[in-house]
Amino acid sequence: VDRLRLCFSELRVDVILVTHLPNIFYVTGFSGSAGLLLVEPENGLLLIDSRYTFQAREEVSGVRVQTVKHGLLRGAGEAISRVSRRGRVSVAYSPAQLTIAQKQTLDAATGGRARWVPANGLVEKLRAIKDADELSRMRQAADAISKTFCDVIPMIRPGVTELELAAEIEYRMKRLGASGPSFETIVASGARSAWAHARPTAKPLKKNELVVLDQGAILRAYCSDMTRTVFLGRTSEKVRRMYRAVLEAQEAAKNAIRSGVAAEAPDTAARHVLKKYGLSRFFTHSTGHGLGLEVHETPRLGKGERTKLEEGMVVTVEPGVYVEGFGGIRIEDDVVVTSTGAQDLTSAPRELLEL
Ligand SMILES: [Mn+2]
Repeated sequence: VDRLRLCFSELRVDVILVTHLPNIFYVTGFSGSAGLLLVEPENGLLLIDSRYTFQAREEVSGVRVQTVKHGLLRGAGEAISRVSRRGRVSVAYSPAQLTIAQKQTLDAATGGRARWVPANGLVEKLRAIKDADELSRMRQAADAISKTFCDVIPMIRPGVTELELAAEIEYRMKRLGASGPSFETIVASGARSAWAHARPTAKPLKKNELVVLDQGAILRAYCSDMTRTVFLGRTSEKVRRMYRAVLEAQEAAKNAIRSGVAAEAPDTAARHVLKKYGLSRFFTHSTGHGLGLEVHETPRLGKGERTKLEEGMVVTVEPGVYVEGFGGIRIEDDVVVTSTGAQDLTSAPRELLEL
C-alpha cells in the first residue's frame, strides 16, 4: 500500500481505484474472486461481498474492509463520492481492466462527481520487481514444475495421448503442492508441435515425432512456466540442427540479460542466433515475458521494448521455431534478473532427449 501511495504526487488524484484481482491480492493479500480496492493518501478500503467476510478477516492487512450489499461497483462509486464533501473527486483507474458497462455503473453511483484519470499499470509496475519472499515462492513454483516434468518423462512414449500426458502433468504438480496449472498445459505432438499454443487433444503420440510440453504450476500464488521439447525415437540431422539452434538462441538470450539492459536485448540476441541458422523466420513470437502472480506480466522481452530490465524481475526465456507440417521446438526457462546476469529458476534438463 505504501509503495502504491508514492504514485499520488505524480498523478494528482484523490483516490486510486484498483479493479484487477491479482493487483488487489498483491496490495492487500485478499485472494477472493471478487472485490474492489480504493486507496487514498491516508487510508485504504477493500470492498467485498458477504461470501468473503470471514476470508477477508483472515487474509487482509493494511486496509479497512467493508462488506457491501448492493453490488461492488455501486459500493465503490458511493465510497468515491464520500471522499470529498463537495466538488469533484479525481480517481485514477485502469481502463484496460474495466468494461464500458462497469465504468458506467461506477460513474452513475458517484453521482457524476468523479473525474476519471486513466492510469494503466500502476500496480503492475510494482509487481514487476519481486522481493525476497516472492523470489522464494517463485523458486518453489519453478522447482515443482521442473520435478513434475522429470517425473513424467518415462510416460512420454508412443500410444499415450496428448490429453493423458497433460492430465498426468497437472495431477503430479498438485501432488507436489501446486494449487493448479498456471495455464492450460500444452502437449503437442508431430505436426501439431508447430502450433505454438496448441491445446492437447486425444491424438496418441507416435514414433519419430517431436513433442512440445509447455507447463506451469501455481504454488503459494506464484506461477512458473517451462517448456521442453523431446523426440520419440532417433532424431534426424535436421531435427538435431533445429534443436541446437533453439538452445543456442536461448543461451544467447540468457547471456544478454542483466539489470540495466533494454527488454528487447535478449530478443535481439536470440534472433541473431536463429538467423545464423537460417531459421529466424520460423520464430514467430517474442522471446519472453514477465512472470509472477500472473503467467504473463510486464516486461515483455520483444522487439522495440525499451523498458530497462531491473534486478528482481522474473522473466521467461523461450525462443522457438515452428515449421508448418513438420513440427516445432521451444525451450523455455524462468530466470531472475540480477546485476550480473540471468539466474535460472527452472532446472529440468535442456539437452535433446530421444525417448
Ligand atoms: Mn511462457
